[in-house]
Amino acid sequence: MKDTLNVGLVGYKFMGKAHSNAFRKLGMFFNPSLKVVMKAICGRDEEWVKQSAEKFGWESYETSWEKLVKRDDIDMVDIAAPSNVHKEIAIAAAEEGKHVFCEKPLALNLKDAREMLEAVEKNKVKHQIGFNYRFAPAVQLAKKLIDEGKIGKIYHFRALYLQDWVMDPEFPLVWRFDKKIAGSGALGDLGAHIIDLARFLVGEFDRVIGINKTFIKERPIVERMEGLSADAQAGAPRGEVTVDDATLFLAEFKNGALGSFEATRFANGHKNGMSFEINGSKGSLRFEFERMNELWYYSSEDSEGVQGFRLIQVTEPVHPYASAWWPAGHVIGYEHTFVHELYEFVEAIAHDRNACPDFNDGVKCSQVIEAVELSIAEGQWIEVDSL
Ligand code: SOE
Repeated sequence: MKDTLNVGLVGYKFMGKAHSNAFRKLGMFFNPSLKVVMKAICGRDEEWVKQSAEKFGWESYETSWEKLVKRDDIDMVDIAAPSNVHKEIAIAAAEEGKHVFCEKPLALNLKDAREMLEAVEKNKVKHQIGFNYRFAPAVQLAKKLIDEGKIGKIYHFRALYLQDWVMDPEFPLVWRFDKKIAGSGALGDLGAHIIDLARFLVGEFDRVIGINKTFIKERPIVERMEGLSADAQAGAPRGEVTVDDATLFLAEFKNGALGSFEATRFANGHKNGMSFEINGSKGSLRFEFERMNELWYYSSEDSEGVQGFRLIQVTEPVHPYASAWWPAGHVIGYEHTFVHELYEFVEAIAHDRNACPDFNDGVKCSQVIEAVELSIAEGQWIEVDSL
């Protein structure tokens, strides 16, 4: 049996860098069952992809993903490119027998997401979607406490995903404002994460109803984009924003719990403010991503007089993933969530088991997104399973 896994990565910008960093760290901090080889990185701009290959540590580069997925020396294709190319690459890679990891949201819409799922299942390759926040140790601990019944029956899930990086009306029309490339705006980009966390921690959605808004309807045409920053020339012509700047929605889960969700790029002062609180019959849990090494836990079973939210520093060797890193109290950050998710994917491939979260989870998330969009269009509650 092969003891290596040769990876081909599509994308060299924000996510491409996050994934490259994760592949480099994997072997250093974890003991993956397969040795990960960073075979090739792919991107359209030859100069840029060549530089990225050297800087991030890839053995080679390609400027055509069609070529990358056909290479005999590639076992797994990792898609960290904008959402409009996910489907084509994932299906082609699966047809070539490659395992596929794909960034969120899985596709531009539910129909495409389902086609992607069908392709990976038909070709019997492993598949995983990049819901990286599941892999924060504190989120994994929250899941463990919920599964152990520590907070009892869940009544409420309350989640926010707040950013402010596009608030300036002069911020250019980057691809994330284009429905044809991004699928949707705040809902698909930010909402997808909290929808996934809700499914992970609480359960399946029953019905949803939402509202949304595009506050700035036209923006200057972009000249250059890197990471989340971009420039446009002074006086540049303007183009239309075709996605939501903010989406808020209410939900009822199949287990009877109620949820409220807010995904916005117009929350001034909030940079990556993802947070949630869960209230159950025996206690509550609270998490804020920008303090990702902490989890707040309230137990109504604590003795009278000492009850109160307690702060757990999720850095002890007993905590999920923590022992792979540093001694207790030596905190970890955003990039570590990518190491954890890719480690799990490598293990799923090595041990021939289903990865988690996989394309099924991607489809379920797209189903909720589309149900929210439909509820907004029709101004009424939508049963998620009707889609
Ligand atoms: C930009 O809004 C972004 O990078 C998202 O695309 C990511 O999924 C999220 O984790 C951080 O913000």
